[in-house]
This record gives sequence, structure tokens and C-alpha cells, in this order.
Amino acid sequence: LDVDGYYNHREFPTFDGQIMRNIVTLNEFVIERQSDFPYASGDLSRLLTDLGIAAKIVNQQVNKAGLADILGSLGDTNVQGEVQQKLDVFADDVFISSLRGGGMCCGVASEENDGYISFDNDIGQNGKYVVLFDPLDGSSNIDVNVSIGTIFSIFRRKSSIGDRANINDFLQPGRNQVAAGYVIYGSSTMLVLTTGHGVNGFTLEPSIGEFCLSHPDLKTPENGKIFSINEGNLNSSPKAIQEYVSWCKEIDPKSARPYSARYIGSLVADFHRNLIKGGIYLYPSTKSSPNGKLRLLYECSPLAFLVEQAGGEATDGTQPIMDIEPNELHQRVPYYVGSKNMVKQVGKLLSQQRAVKA
Ligand code: AHM
Ligand code: MG
Repeated sequence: LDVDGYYNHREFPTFDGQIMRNIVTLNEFVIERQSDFPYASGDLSRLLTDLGIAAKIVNQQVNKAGLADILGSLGDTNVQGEVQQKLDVFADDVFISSLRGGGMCCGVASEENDGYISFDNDIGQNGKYVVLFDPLDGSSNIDVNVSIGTIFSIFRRKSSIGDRANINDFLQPGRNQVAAGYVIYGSSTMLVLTTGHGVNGFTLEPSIGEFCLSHPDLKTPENGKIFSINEGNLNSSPKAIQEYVSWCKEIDPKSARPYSARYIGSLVADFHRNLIKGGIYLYPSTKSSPNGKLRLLYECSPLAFLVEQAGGEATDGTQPIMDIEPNELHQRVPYYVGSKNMVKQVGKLLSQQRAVKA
């Protein structure tokens, strides 16, 4: 307490007699760090705030997903006579509305829509940014109460301010990203963000409804002991990947093998765990997904930006994900992401395999 009997301005009493200390909210953080952002004018800060608001709204609904039978299941008609939307469509709408209303962004592209959306409202056309996102990744996990997430990627537009956004604004390599992040709706809800100056994680404090800085300057270990892959597809994956997975399972106490297999089947959750603990996530080409399953622009590229900023790597087996020039919005790529040395080893095995074939 200070001389006037108030708590220090960075300390707050809670109902259960505890004191919350040193709270830095997402909004405070982006405003304080504004000078770090390219072309610091406040627009990107505002855009990140719009994303944070949308994330809180989606979080509220995701939390209630298990109550479907009590509140009416998806597809049922609610009291207003409206058909309840599927959660991923709802999340898509929420992010689009928030970004459209915020006015900092001239268009969006999302996994839920066939084409990009260019905002035709006046403030939107003057927006400097485009946002690409996967509104609810891993949505097949909603019914079984497993963590899911939102992934987003922000680029400076290529087209002129005042014009409608066009396809070239969206088809940009990951290296052009000015910010990227994800929200994980897990046992707690977190927003993890990079603006190209490291990675910071914010946990949603439900009692005050704010994302609070909880994981400053996240770094990922250079070596990990976790491999994450859908092993059901292994027989139709490249030989190099089969070899790598066998190697992970070999007994070698000197190198801490066998490693642990961990696969949630929800990219954000698998990525988040490996980012913190160290590990590799693999989604190679398979028989049913010859180019891999994951989307370059909505999933791979934003997480590649984050992992590089945390000291890790992300490749498609031939080049860094961040260097790929996209040629279509829904492009898929094989994906290897995580601890630097693990991703390098997979890259080496894949290039040896290519050399043998050539
Ligand atoms: P989605 O965007 O349709 O939800 O698919 C992406 C998800 C990822 O979250 C997850 O890592 C992957 O698909 C799991 O795929 P699989 O079930 O083939 O292992
Ligand atoms: Mg997805």
C-alpha cells in the first residue's frame, strides 16, 4: 500500500485475499512496444487489440462448447429462431467482424473461406494491413474437449492505400510478416505473439478479462525429447521420415532416447507444448495428402515466424517455410517445425533421400 492507502498501481487485490502483481496487459504491452514495430504509427497496435477482443469472444463460446446438449446443439434453432452456427464458422465471423470494424486492415483471408475478402467500407480500404488466419484450428477436437486454437498472420499490404485489397496482398512469403501469433483455448487460454522482436505469451485472466503477460521472451530449446506425428500415416510417408521416427524410438541413454511420442492432433496445442518443452512436429506428405495437410498461409507460415523468433526452425524439408513464395491461398506444404537441431536432422535425412533418388 502506498502512503494514501492504495495498492501500488501495478498491484491489485483479489477477492481471495491474494495480490496480483506486475500485471502487463496485452494492450499495454503493444502500446509500450509500439516503437519496435515496423512503421510504428499505432495501427498495428490497434490491429492486435482487435484480434485480442475477437479471441476473448471466441474463447467464451469455446468454453461453453460442452454445454451443447443443455444450450442446444450446433445446427439447432435458438430462441430467436436462428440456426446455431458451427463454432469454426462462428469464430471466422467474429474475427472478420472485429477486423472489419477496427479499420486497420483492408482485407482478410481465412481457412473457412474460398477466396480472400477485401473490405469495401471506407475505413477498411485505408487500412495498411491484411490478416490471414485459421479461426479454429483442430476443430474436430471440439466435441471431445481437447485444446484448439486460432492462428493469425499479419502482412503490410502491397496494394495502394485507398484501393481494394487484391490477391498480391495475401500471397506473400512468410518473411514479409510483420506479426503473427496464435490463441490456444486450453486449460487456460493464451495468446502467443511475435512482432519480430522475440515471442511473448499472454494468459487470459478470466476474472478481469485481460490477456496478461505470463511468458515473456519465450525461447525454445535447441534440442528436444518429443516427436509429434500422426504415426497412422507413417507407412505412406517418405522413407526419411520413417527412418527418423525409428531413430527417435531407438534406445540410447546417452542421447536420452527413446524420445516421447506426443500427438494431440491439434496443431496449436502440439506446437505450443513443443515450443515450451522442446520437440519436433512433423506433417509430411502422405498418400492421402501428397503435399502435406497443413496450409502454408494460415498455419505453417505464422507458426514458422514464431518458432524462428523463439530460436527454432520450420521447413518443408527443402527450404525454410518463411522463404516459400506462395502461389495460391489454400496451398498446402509438408511441415517440420520445432527445436532447431531436430528440424535440421530431419532436413538432412530428407536431402540424403533425395540425393539417393537422383
Ligand atoms: P483443420 O485445419 O481442418 O482443423 O486441420 C488441421 C489439423 C491440425 O490442427 C492437426 O495438427 C492436424 O490437422 C491433424 O491431422 P491428422 O488428423 O491427419 O493427424
Ligand atoms: Mg487448420
